[in-house]
Formats: sequence, C-alpha cells, structure tokens
Amino acid sequence: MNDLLNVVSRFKTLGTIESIAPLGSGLINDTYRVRTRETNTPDYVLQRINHAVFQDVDLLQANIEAVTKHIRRKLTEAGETGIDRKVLTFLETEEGKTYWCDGENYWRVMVFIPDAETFETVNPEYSYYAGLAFGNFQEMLADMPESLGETIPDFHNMEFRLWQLREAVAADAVGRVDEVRPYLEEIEKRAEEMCKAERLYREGKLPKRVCHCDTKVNNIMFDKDRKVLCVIDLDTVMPSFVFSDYGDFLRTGANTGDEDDRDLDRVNFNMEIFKAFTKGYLESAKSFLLPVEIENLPYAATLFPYMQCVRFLADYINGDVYYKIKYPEHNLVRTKAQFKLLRSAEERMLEMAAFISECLGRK
Ligand code: GN1
Ligand code: MG
Repeated sequence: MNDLLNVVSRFKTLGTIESIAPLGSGLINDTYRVRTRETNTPDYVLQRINHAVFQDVDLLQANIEAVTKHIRRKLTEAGETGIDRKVLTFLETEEGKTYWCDGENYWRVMVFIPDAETFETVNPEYSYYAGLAFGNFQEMLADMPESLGETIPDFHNMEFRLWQLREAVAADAVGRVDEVRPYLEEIEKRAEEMCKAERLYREGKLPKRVCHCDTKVNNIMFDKDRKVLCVIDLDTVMPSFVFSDYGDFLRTGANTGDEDDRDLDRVNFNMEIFKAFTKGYLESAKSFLLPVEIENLPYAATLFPYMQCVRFLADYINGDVYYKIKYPEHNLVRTKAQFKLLRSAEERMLEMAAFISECLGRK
C-alpha cells in the first residue's frame, strides 16, 4: 500500500487516505479503490495504465480530457443535475497533468462515483437503458470540436485483427497452432464476410463516428434506479463504426453464459436482451443512423463475438501476452466461448433483422 500511497500523493486529492484495494475485473489496466477517512471528501479510483497496450499515454489522456470536457458541457447545456456522477472527473498532479509516471509505470486518479454499481450481467430492463445511453453517448460526441486520435491504432479493424492472427499462426511462438486448427478454419471461412465494414468504409458508404469501443456490460455505471449514470473506461473512445458499441454490448450483455465459460451449453445469444437493448438504442440513435448502419446491426451482433474470438485466439497462440489470464488455457477457453456465442448469434440474424424493422415501424 505504501507504494500506491506514494502514487496517489502525486495527485491533488482531498482528505486522508485510509485504504487502497483492488477494484473491478478489467483485463487490461490495474484498478484500485482509494478510500478517504473523512465523510465530506470523495473516494478515488487509482489506475495503473497498461502502457504496453496504450503506448502513447499523452494522446490517451488528451483524448479522455477532451471527451469528458465535451460531455460535461453537453450535460450542463441540457440542464442536467448531478453531473459529477454522469461524467468521470480526472485529478491533476502538481504539474497540471492527468497522469503521473513513476519512471516505469503510468498512473491516473479519478473521483469515485458513490452509490453506483456495475454488473457482469444485465436483465432486459437494464439493457433497454443501456441502449438508450449508448445512442445518447454517440450523439453527444458527434460534434466534438477536437478530432480524437486512435489510442490503439486499428483497434476494431477486422482486417487488421485477422492479419494479427495470421501473423501469430505463422510465427507459432509457443507451439499452440496445431491444437487450434479447427477454430482457425472456422475463422477463415467467415473472414471475408466479417470484413464487410472495412469494405463499406473504403467505398465511402459507411462513416466513422466517435464511439466508446469497449461497451462491455461492466463498463457501464448504473444508479440505484437502474438508470445509466455514465459509461466508464474511456481509454478506447475513438472514431469507429457504430457497430463497435452496439455489437460489443450485445457480445457481453446478450451472452447467457460468461465470456470465459467452460460450459458451452450455458453460452447462447439471448434475444430478450437483444430486443430490449436494440429498442433503446434505436430510440436514441435513429435520428442520426444511416440506413447502411441500421441494416447492418445484425451483422454487428455477430462481428464482435467473432472479433473477440480472433483476438483471444491470437493471444493464446502468441503465448498470452495481451490479456490478463487466470490459468494457462484461459485464452483458449475464452476463444471457444466466443465462438459458441458467434454461432448462436448467426442463427438469429433473420430474427434480429425482423425485430429491427418492427421497431422502426416497417412491416
Ligand atoms: C478488454 O479492459 P477491459 O476488460 O474493459 C479489451 C476489450 C475487450 C475486452 C474483452 C483495450 O477490455 O477490447 O473487448 O477486454 N480492451 C482493450 O473482455 O483491449
Ligand atoms: Mg473495463
């Protein structure tokens, strides 16, 4: 705790630090809750930024500062109350920066939002509110004055992710390729279709918009009334296709099992969650979505289990260098679970399209 206390002391916190303990279940950064003793001072969240993943921390924090500032202004203009619970507040150091480097690691501190919760699973009601929230989030960011950099270049570029997998296979660094051949075949069978978004973009038919790009369920904070307070984990906010936010929520929210379930019978695509989320998302986003975006929402629901399958498998083949793992074959277990989810979502694409038409009042 002493080392962490030393880190926190670099930031302009209020009150006396009482404890620092691990928080959340992210796969990339290390997160801690910092409690203060006094009742009139906030608690804080301390994070060690994964510098191997986010190589340009200056750009990362500049993006996050621009996004939070913009959202804060939008909420103020809209006359919202309790804004400090609806957007993250990052603390500055004595040097006026929102991060601090101890020579090796990069750290940041934000204000902890009390009486709020995150979940690993959601019910249809929460999903509906989440859908509304992501539509609003994308709308709020549509007129950002600053252009945002890509904190991880080509983050949701499917062609790039497949290229990375193929490189991993060619190198076969830890001799795991033979064992995963059936999955590689299934992935290659779908490769062309799954790169549709990149093709539409090149043809000038599909726009990029500022998206969150990590809308997994546990990155949303809800208040006690089941309303979405805010979206957290802003590291990956960058220009992308709307499919990113729509698809990644469903990948996590509409999975009846866990992201890393060993029991594949538990893993299925839940249409009730799909419907509730889609209804909310279309209500808030239909004002700006183009027909090509709406038409491809069922594709987006399959793209993200697919992309995650590719990313987990590439990491497994590379010898687990990217995602935190809890046991040696964890990334393979994740791959299999994502693949099962993909197959289940694929089977429901027509039903998804029919529901979307229904929501838009088309028969
Ligand atoms: C990572 O950090 P976390 O757990 O919120 C990853 C996402 C993946 C997700 C899979 C920067 O998110 O892209 O979808 O794990 N974030 C990054 O659970 O790679
Ligand atoms: Mg997270």
